[in-house]
Amino acid sequence: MDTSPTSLGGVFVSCIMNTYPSIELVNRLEYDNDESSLFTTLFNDVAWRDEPITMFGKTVLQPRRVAWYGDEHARYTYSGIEHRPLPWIPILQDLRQVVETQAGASFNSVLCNLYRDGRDSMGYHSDDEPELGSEPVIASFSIGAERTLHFRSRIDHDIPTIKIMLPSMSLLIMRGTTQQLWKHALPKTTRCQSPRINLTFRTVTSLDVGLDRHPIDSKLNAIRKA
Ligand SMILES: O=C(O)CCC(=O)C(=O)O
Repeated sequence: MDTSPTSLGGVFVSCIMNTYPSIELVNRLEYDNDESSLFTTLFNDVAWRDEPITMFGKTVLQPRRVAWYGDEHARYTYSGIEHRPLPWIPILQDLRQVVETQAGASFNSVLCNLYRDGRDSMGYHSDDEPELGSEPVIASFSIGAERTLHFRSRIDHDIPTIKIMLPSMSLLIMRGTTQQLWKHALPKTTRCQSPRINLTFRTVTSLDVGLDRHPIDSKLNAIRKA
């Protein structure tokens, strides 16, 4: 049975016997720019693109728009293709600094997701690509429509789904074994008719990823399920 939506505002939820993921929700990130101009700048300045995915021999578009920015060396490889990040733009650089201060960690890349409305989504996955390291710190900034992120245990399927509402300007920080022990998803919803932008700041730590191993396997699976 699922729990009802929970807000963890400002509370650190530690990983107690794997019953909770190691996550922290900062309800409102301190940022100089006002919220609506920040949203407009991200909406207009990020090079959003529709990314296709082939499933069962059929090519469809992912149910959201995406962009990948980062330091020149923050590359990842899948399906034998090396993906290079776009160079940082000023607004993402600014946000990176604020997010790094809040998270107490440094990041060399950011995956940007634009959910146009409640029909856009992300299926269950873990951010467990090898180049992120075994216990990555991932800081996920949300602006725009409020959506609910679901966490499901990868180990104990009797643990109820944890649902966390992500308000505009919130920062969710995932640490420790969260990616090893939990999957997360942003389900579709009929209740949301406006856009939301999500930026997940990450650090790519290892570049020698084998071509036969898909480092974004879990994300592709998520896309397939979305
Ligand atoms: O949009 C969100 O809050 C989730 C994004 C996410 O799970 C990801 O980029 O891996």
